[in-house]
Amino acid sequence: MVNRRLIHEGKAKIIYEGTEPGTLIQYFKDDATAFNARKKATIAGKGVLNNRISAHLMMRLETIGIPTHFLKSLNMREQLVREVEIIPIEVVIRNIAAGSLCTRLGMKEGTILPQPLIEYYYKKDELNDPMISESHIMTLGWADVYELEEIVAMSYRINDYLNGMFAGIGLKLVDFKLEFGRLWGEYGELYLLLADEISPDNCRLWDMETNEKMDKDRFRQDLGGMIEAYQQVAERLGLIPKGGIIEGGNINEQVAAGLGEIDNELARERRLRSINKPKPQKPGGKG
Ligand code: AIR
Ligand code: ASP
Repeated sequence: MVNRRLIHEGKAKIIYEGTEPGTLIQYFKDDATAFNARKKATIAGKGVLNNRISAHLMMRLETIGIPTHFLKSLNMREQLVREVEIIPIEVVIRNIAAGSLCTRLGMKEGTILPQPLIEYYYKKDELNDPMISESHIMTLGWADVYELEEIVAMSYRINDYLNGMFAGIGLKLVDFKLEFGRLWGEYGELYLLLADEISPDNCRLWDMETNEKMDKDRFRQDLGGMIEAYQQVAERLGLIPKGGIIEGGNINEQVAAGLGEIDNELARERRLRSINKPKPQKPGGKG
């Protein structure tokens, strides 16, 4: 691997400088963490599966007009993405009660919500990603009213699309987390893009028939079989061959390396929709 500049190392990914200006490389690690990294493990193959699942889902979202940062997969663990200014907000959409919603409000896990619930968390590990309201976001300047409106509209649209898509492969989309980023155009106009990743690390997916958990809760709750569940998701999406890419706890490098590339052609041709906000004098620096 060539010597390239490391930009940021997170819990599940490493960000390197990209191959061209305005791009970054996302490297998907095999590390699994939960409860703000108080629980850790290395799960062979997780990075390969999440890289592929996220690439595919972002590409599918592009087909309905959601602009994403994803450009193309580079190899089994890495993808090229557009460099954006990450908005320090985690947007969570819930369709069925689970996780912190149940702990916080005493709801029964599995309760179907009468409408999708949207929540925001401030992306700050030192503070354990506290839950915040729209008023916090605007008052503290993390996003303005126009950006927030766009984020909410995109999030519901993504939820509707992914719900249907997962239903088609026998999975319920219980909840998931999104992150968005700002991209400034050549005239200083602003675009919002879906960023980060969408994978079983940040979605809850239950089997339609059995309600079996097919996501990171297998790790959080010590249910075992995490990598098998992730493989099952990738397999149902048609992203890996039947039988998977893991053999006896190790990744079958040959099969993994032979997986086709995912190229987001739409991301190059797509006409972004500007939200007409001029670039501030001093970009960045927020959050
Ligand atoms: N999430 C939130 N922060 C990090 C992640 N991965 C995702 C979880 C879950 C949803 O957001 O994976 O799908 C809601 O999480 P919770 O813990 O608030 O119930
Ligand atoms: N990824 C976060 C953490 O490490 C939260 C979670 O997914 O539970 O700790």
